[in-house]
Amino acid sequence: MSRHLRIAAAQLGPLHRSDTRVDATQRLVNLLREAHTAGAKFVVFPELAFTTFFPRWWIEDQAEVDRLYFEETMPSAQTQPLFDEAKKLGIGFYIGYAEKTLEAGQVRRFNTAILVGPDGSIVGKYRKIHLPGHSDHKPQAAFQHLEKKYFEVGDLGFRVWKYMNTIAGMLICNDRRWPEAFRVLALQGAELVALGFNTPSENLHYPEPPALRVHHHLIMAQAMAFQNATWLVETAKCGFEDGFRMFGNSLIVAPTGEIVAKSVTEQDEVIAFNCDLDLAADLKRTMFDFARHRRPEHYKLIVERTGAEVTPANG
Ligand code: ING
Repeated sequence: MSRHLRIAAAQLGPLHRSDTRVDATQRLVNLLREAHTAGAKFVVFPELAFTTFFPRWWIEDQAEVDRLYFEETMPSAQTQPLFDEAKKLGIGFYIGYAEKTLEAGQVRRFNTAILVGPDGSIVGKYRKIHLPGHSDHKPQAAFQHLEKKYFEVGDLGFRVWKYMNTIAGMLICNDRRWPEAFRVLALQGAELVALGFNTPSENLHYPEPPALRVHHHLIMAQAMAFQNATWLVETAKCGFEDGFRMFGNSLIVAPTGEIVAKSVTEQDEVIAFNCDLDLAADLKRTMFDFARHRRPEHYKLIVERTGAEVTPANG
């Protein structure tokens, strides 16, 4: 009898600057209840799920940024209702938030996600490693993407945890553009990867067709799930936030690379699927038997070289 876990992606529509953490938490609780009605035991919420995607704004006053957008404790009084409801319903969840913490006397700020067990305990934490965008003010741009300004590069690495009868890993948004991130999780035995995202529909650097951005999102998710033989749940925060659009397309992808569920709106929406956690067994035993097929002795450049350099074999 194979192991099953009914999983939901709980997509969140727009959070405007005028929305409070209390507003967001209430919507997250409603999504949790809807996921419960669908029989879900594990729910994946988006990246930065309690506030608007504030890296789109240049804000000089760090105290203002901290007050409006960073969490000094998780949960806090405003976010506690989500944890209470999940524990009451016996549901585990992944959720992303902006983490402000004091470590060795230093204030640190990360784009963070946590894995919370059905008993309400925090099982694991991940701090986003691939930070996209820029740290300087681009006043000419239609919007900013200041993750490199507001967050530090995550310092916890890519790890997996024993979780709800499976091995779960976490990533956040831009991580899905870097195959190395998934492979490090798969090399640790990941069977399930949870990833929240906030992805603008527009490209701030050049006019890129919005449909092309969604195309990239879809092919990356299918490829990463298949090439690492893992279940992959990607959950959007989306819609027009203060007029700035982000796309939805929350997904549940099987280890075969097939999209088994996809959201169809840019609003609050729950998608769910009864995931067979042993579906990857044949793949891991044959095509993606890493131990038998991988040749790390030929992969050195992946670790040794950061940027591309032209080094042709014929000089
Ligand atoms: N958002 C976007 C993402 O990687 C981005 C930023 C979009 C970078 C498209 C490059 C190209 O999906 C976050 N929050 O990482």
